[in-house]
Amino acid sequence: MVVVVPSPTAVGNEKLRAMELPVVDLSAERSEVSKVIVKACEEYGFFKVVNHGVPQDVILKLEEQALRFFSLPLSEKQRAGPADPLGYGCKNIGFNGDTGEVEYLTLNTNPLSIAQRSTTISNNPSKFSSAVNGYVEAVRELACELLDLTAEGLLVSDRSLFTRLIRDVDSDSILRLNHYPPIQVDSNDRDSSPSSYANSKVGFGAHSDPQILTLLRSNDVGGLQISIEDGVWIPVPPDPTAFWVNAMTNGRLVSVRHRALTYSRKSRMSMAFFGAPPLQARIAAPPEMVAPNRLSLYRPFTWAEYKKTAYSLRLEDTRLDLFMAC
Ligand code: GA4
Repeated sequence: MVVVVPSPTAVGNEKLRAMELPVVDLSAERSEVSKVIVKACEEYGFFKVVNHGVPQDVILKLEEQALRFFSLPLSEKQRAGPADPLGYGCKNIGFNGDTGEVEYLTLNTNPLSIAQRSTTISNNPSKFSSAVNGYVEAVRELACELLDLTAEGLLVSDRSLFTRLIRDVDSDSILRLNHYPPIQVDSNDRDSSPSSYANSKVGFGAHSDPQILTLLRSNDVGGLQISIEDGVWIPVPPDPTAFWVNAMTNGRLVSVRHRALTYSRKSRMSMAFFGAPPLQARIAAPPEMVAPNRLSLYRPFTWAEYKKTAYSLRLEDTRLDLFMAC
């Protein structure tokens, strides 16, 4: 297991540089892995997973299908839209005026829903759904493994407490394929290297994910940044062989704020699996996270309530505060 502790140097906006972020090696000893996950989630709400067991061909199959879709003419892609929030979307994010340099395809992870939507996405719908289903099954297993390890690290006695929510047939988990276009550069423009961020644009604005856990994989093009301190953005180096995870409980584990910029001459493709409970599931801190001197910070709520609130706000807005216990 490699745990890289960040250097204390401040990473200011003017001097962006890659910072060393926590790495979780799933081939290491289980009790050690669970401790590292909890530490990473407490300190960053974000970590990289290596030796994750998701087969490379499963990833590449979906990547190929996604690229095939995004290279279609706009009018054909629009057959799978507009994003409601599922389906194809271009530049518009959510329903309250957020925009970005991105096009995307959001799918419910239920195989029936995938099969139905595939007919508007590909002229070989069964090939498309098989690529999506194969990927979803593999990353769901990885998400469950990480959640079991988190429960172990938190000493939650009901080890499958989090996992059950995602394994439920009615789970509201989603898969999102994001395609960030390359930046347009003038052939005389010399200042377009990623290090200068001279021509960068916001692909996906700052936000935190509302779901239990996100597994993000991208091609070899950078753009993702996380913020652990207000106003300080840390670039996350691309690694197509790994997954980035952001996961949360009773204020102990936090969901990291992140954004995606576009600054490369190559397009960036990312695939995010968002593990979510069924709509009617009641969310509350596990009993082990609550004590007389550490009361529950939030009132219990259903995922449907939380999701509805998220969609009534802008990307930047904080929403968990609205669920504070009085
Ligand atoms: C962020 C995480 C997922 O991509 C997503 C996003 C959703 C959307 O793009 O439709 C949201 C955003 C995400 C958080 C706040 C709301 C909802 C856009 C937005 C303004 C699909 C999700 O579940 O929440």
